Amino acid sequence: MTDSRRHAEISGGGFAGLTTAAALAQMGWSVRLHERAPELRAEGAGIVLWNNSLQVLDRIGATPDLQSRSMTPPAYETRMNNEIQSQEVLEGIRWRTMTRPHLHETLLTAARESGVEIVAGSEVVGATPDGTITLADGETLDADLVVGADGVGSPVRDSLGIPLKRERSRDGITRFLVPRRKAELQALEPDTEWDNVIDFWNLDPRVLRVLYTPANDEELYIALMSPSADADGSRVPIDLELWTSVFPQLAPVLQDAAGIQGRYYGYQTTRLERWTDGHVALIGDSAHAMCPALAQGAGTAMQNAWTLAVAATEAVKADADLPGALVEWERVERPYTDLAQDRSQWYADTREMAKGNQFVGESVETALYNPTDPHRHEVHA
Ligand code: FAD
Ligand code: 5PR
Repeated sequence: MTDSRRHAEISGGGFAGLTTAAALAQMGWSVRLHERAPELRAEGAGIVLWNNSLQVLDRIGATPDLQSRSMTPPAYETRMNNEIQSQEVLEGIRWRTMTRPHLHETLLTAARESGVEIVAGSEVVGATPDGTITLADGETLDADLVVGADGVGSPVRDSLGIPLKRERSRDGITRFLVPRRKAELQALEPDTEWDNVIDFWNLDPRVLRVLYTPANDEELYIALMSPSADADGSRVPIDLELWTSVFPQLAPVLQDAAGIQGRYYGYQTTRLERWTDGHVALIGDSAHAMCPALAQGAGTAMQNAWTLAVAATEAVKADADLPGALVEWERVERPYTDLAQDRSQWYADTREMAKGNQFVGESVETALYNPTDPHRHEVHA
């Protein structure tokens, strides 16, 4: 093997692309990341991360940055018609809530500090299995490893023609970041612990749900769920009168949400026949978009980013066949993602989360996974 550094070209600067970029660069690769948008920013509101991705953040040195503006709420509370079903303290489970812009900024800093070359306003239109990507301006670039981290509409994936199955669920959600307004909420409902995540479900007579997630001392993430068939429930900007009539105790924060345009996302699941083709690997939503029920879309993206970087680096060090190493990577890592995907889709389709006590057994297996433990496959075999 020569001393020259191996080179990776990455399409997409979301959570998956930035994590892969930082990890590969730290493992000695030269890395260029292309982001189609004119600048690198996170779309969307809040996010929950669990042990699987928090372990990866530890390893890429991003944890101190992340901790500064994120929190672990005292409990995950579930209510049905405002009756408490469960308050899960999640003892022994590592989890954290934050805003998406904060997570994105943290990963961007880690990637930059690791020496990743980041090119904004650079659109990738396709890739080939022998390790090239083509940009919208017609330029073709060679790499030892190409990573398609370009989201659910991935042009890298589509250019390879990998068969994909897409399933849509009947519900969807509109997400907002608003000020906490804790004192106002406390005045309306003094007995409530407003630092908890509170999953407010209403199924009867109408399916309307608010997932209330404090992201830090100042910012609150709220997600408003309704079936896509419910025109008023899924309208943006939100129908303030409808939502406050069902969730009067949330009036102050619903009012803020009503001042934001918002976008309704229908839940969907995409499954690929395979995640790799020659020197190209797909990660994150390009490989496995999932329903958000278990909050594992970004988590699995980051876990796969780390394990991909390790697998590719080990193959290079051993002078082994990289495409073969990628196939093996998918074989050993994919089951944890498939599990999270299947469980999330089942929860989305059945709305069983409304019963509470949800973070047990198989539903937390992926969250508890440690992708950075070299012995992990012995433990789980
Ligand atoms: P993306 O975030 O889509 O990033 C793809 C990037 O590629 C974008 O920056 C895009 O501009 C860029 N790009 C696209 N095309 C090109 C191109 N041609 N050339 C160059 N760049 C391109 N996950 C969790 O872990 N926890 C949660 O709490 C959670 N909540 C969610 C709630 C909702 C309602 C939804 C819909 C998802 C949620 N997820 C959650 C899932 C999570 O948001 C996604 O799984 C995650 O953001 C996927 O990251 P990604 O980097 O793969 O894709
Ligand atoms: N959990 C989280 C979330 O953001 C959503 C869901 C569950 C953290 C929605 O965005 O079930 O819809 C869900």
